[in-house]
Amino acid sequence: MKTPKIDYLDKKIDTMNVININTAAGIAQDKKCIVVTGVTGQDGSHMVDFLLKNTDYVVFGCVRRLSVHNHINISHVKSDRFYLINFDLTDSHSISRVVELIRPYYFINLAAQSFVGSSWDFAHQTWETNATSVLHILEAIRLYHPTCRFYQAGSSEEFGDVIYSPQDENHPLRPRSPYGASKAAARQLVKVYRESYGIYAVQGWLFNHEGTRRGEEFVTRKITKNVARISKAASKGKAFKPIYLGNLDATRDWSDAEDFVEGIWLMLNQKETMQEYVLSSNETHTVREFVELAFEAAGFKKCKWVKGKNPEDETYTYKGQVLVAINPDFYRPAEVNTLHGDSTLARRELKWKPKSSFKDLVKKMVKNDLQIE
Ligand code: NDP
Ligand code: GDR
Repeated sequence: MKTPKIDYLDKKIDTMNVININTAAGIAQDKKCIVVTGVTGQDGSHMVDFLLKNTDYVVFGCVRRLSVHNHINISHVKSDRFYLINFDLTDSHSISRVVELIRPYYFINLAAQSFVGSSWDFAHQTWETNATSVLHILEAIRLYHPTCRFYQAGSSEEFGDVIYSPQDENHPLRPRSPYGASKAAARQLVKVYRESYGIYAVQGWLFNHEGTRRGEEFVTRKITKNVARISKAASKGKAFKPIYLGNLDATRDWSDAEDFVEGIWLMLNQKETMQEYVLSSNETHTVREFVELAFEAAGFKKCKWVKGKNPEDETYTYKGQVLVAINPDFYRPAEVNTLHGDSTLARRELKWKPKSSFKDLVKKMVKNDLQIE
């Protein structure tokens, strides 16, 4: 399709408003561009910050239409190299038009139905959003712009029911949730398109990464938001409700999301290979440990775990008050009990490593939520 001629330079564009794809095509005509999906989310918003700071590309951030704007994670961005465009992973036409009309140097796909817990409730939608859409993106790249470099957000959830620890790039894919299965399928598609057509397409196996822009239903942010709520109530001598959690003994390899976007960029810019890498902290901690550190960071001393008659009666208490209790509704139909990454390869070949420690991460998130509360 011929790119429509639009005198975009005469228009003043508010970059926080979504622009029409034809206007975007006009802007992209004589510029080096990158498309990033999922920019309203955690990783996408950090990726936008990273690209605007470290490259001179024009960045098109993809957002889906919602009745109420959810642009908080990108509301700080002030740049004439950043534009928002309409895009939906479940609409193959919107995917094709973005690739065909913008012809980006890089297509960084960070959008997804990213919550494992909901993937049992919305298994079909999870599959469409996380797997089928990747096929559409790869096809669009193959047909319209085969030199575009593609990154797919893979996950440690693909390893699932792990058979050895720590998990590296050779660990088999053994997903335990519709989410994990969708990401494993996407990974296979990326591999097939790379090997069949020579497209520069890679996925990273990213272990959990968190931060102040993390969605509030993920366990880390749920804990730090609620620690802030309880801290505020306790400081005024008011009563408070506990935090209700599920499996406290699951272990995760948690890092700071800000450290991971650089790793993704390095994966996209390999000189000779198209290697796929694990990114991880190489440490693993229980949900329980996260709870303890988060309350400690808010100044709660000498808290105790108190066992009950049944495992779900266990509580975490402070001066006799219950801070944390179990709600079995948060148990998953099938749990990934342990995740522990081994990112030796990325550290050696990409010269990447996370800067923040687990303790720094918990403190940063609690501090941020105490300020917001
Ligand atoms: P978030 O949940 O914070 O962000 C997901 C983004 O995807 C949001 O911007 C969301 O938009 C967008 N999105 C969802 N559905 C659609 C759709 N149909 N069309 C267009 N956009 C859509 O996730 P993260 O930033 O944490 O994760 C980024 C990626 O990395 C995801 O693919 C996730 O699965 C993967 N990943 C994340 C890890 C982590 O620990 N954070 C670890 C491993 C992999 P909206 O705001 O409108 O909902
Ligand atoms: P995860 O993250 O499933 O690892 O997926 P989440 O924070 O949801 O769960 C981590 C672990 O905590 C346990 N847990 C609870 N989880 C939630 N959400 N709420 C609770 O109340 C609760 N109590 C205990 C869970 O059972 C689980 O074991 C994240 C997402 O970012 C994915 O997109 C990404 O692919 C993976 O990390 C790697």
